[in-house]
Amino acid sequence: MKKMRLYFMVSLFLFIVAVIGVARNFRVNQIPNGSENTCANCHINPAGGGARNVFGIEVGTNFLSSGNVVWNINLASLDSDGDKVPNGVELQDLFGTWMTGQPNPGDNTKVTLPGDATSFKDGTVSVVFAGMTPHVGQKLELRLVNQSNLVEISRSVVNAIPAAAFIAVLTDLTPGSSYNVDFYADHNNNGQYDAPPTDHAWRVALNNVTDSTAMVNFTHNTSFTDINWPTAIIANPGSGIPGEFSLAQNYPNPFNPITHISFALPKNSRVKVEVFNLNGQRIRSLADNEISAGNYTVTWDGLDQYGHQVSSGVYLYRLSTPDVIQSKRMLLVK
Ligand SMILES: [Ca+2]
Ligand SMILES: [Ca+2]
Ligand SMILES: [Ca+2]
Repeated sequence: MKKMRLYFMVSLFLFIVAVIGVARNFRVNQIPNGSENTCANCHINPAGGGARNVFGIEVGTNFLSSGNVVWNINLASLDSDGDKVPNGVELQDLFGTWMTGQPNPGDNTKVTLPGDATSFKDGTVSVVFAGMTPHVGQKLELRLVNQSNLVEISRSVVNAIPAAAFIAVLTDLTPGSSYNVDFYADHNNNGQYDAPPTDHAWRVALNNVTDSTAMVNFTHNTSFTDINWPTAIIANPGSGIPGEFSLAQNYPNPFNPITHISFALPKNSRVKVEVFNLNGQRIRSLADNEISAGNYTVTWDGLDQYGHQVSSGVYLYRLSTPDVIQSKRMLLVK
């Protein structure tokens, strides 16, 4: 009887030590930017010690080792609180590589709570990549493009893909539209997009977006899309509504291999931007969309509509709307 009581007491003691040990080690300094929100990352009570929130439960269930938090890309890739923003984006460590004792990663003004579904940054599109081994070390560029008018909303660059699994982020998503998330790995490492199979490009559609955040899980595949990348129309930020239609001189000019063409729309218009040779043959359509009033830029990569490089020489580019037609000359020099 005495023996049993002793056994019970020892067991209870060990249990208490274990619980205190786990709680004590379950520290904010073991997750990136953990100090930004103190224990509110993991506990319902920001002071900690009480019930855990969904992120805290996730960590406690699957990401503890000897009572210490195992912060890695697997935990970073999960969206514990279901707000369509992965933990790694909420805590500003996209690659899940931060380690205890290192300076806090990312932009601490963007840190949100991974255990609170009402805490997130509006407009975030998180792309969680897996299986990207063939592209490790290569540049990855992503663009968020409005499907209805092909206007580019935002872009993001990963200078070197760090590992098979990582996260990239695009911004400025708004509910009520459909978007394409276009991205390519610079497979031949020349700093620009070359149509597949030279570079590898993918498109993921976000149809009828209703939330102010979106999350895309992308596993590497060999389904490449020739997305005519450089011809997306880019809205020039902060330039207001122009007073009249105008078509600017391309820049640079002369050019090789790419040039930019800017135009201004004082009102919502159906817009075509096309490139012709001096025989009047159409070489390439750069835009053919309904676009809202504003200032925009398209880029021509010197390719014809079949993806072939055109020869040196003078080309015409033309802006057409129901109200105006304007054209200018440009010179491609090789
Ligand atoms: Ca989340
Ligand atoms: Ca959150
Ligand atoms: Ca390339």
